[in-house]
Amino acid sequence: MSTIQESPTAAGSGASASENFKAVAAGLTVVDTPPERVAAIVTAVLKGVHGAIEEYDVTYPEFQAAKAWLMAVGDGGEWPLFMDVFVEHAVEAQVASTQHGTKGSILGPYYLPDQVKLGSTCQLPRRDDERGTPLVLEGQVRDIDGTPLGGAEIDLWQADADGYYSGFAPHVPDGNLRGVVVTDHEGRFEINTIQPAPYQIPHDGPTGQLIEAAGWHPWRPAHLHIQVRAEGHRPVTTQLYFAGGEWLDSDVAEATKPELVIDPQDDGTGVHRSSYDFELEPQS
Ligand code: MBD
Ligand code: FE
Repeated sequence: MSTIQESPTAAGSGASASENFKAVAAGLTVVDTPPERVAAIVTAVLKGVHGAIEEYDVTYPEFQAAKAWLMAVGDGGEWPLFMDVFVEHAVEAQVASTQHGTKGSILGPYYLPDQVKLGSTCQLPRRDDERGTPLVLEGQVRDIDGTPLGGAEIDLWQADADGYYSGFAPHVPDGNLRGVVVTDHEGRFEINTIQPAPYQIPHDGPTGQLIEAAGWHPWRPAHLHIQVRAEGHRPVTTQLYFAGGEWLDSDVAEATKPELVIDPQDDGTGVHRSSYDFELEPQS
């Protein structure tokens, strides 16, 4: 039996990402931003737009094309994708400025809560015929004072060897390459998975059209998404990247940091291994 390799369409993955985000947003705390702050921020955003129009002498046809494009982003469900690729890194940088311990990175549009819980030494759920270089990530979760954090949760999600995420590509089974790993009493973990491929923004939708029209490229370097949580500690949302990987220096989402690059080595059996420790600060 051969595996059907349907590429997800932009509209398909966009619709899933929008649906997922709406579910997440429904559970978010209400933001009670005072009117002065709303006015100040929106005025600054609009000033930026007005400034670009003036600087580049934007024409009516360009203005109408921009409106049509904005509508297409919404119709295609691509706002979560667009916002997380082009805007989230700036928000994350603000958060990072007050965060100690492991460096954070953006969450992105493909996090799904409530995945299967796994023991400290485990394999992420995968297909029987999952392709890709075997990858082992081991390490320890600690408080920034060095105390090991047993029972911490390492919530991990990643693309497969073709760059597709479960939940956002029809041919990948639900829960594939996603799991919540619970550390042992010494805060240690050893996760067996496969090397993810770089991720390409879908090019058949409005976000892809913009990238093409601007002459940019649509790639993110290969990465593992990780959120580490431990009782009494500030959670860290981050990503790990791979030394020497393509697009590492030109991530379309501008979400790489040198501290987040691992360099797995072949252990002699074709398995690539890397160690990475996570450090969480106490919840304030
Ligand atoms: C991804 O996999 C991702 O990590 C981000 C930030 C945006 C789109 C797809
Ligand atoms: Fe990703």
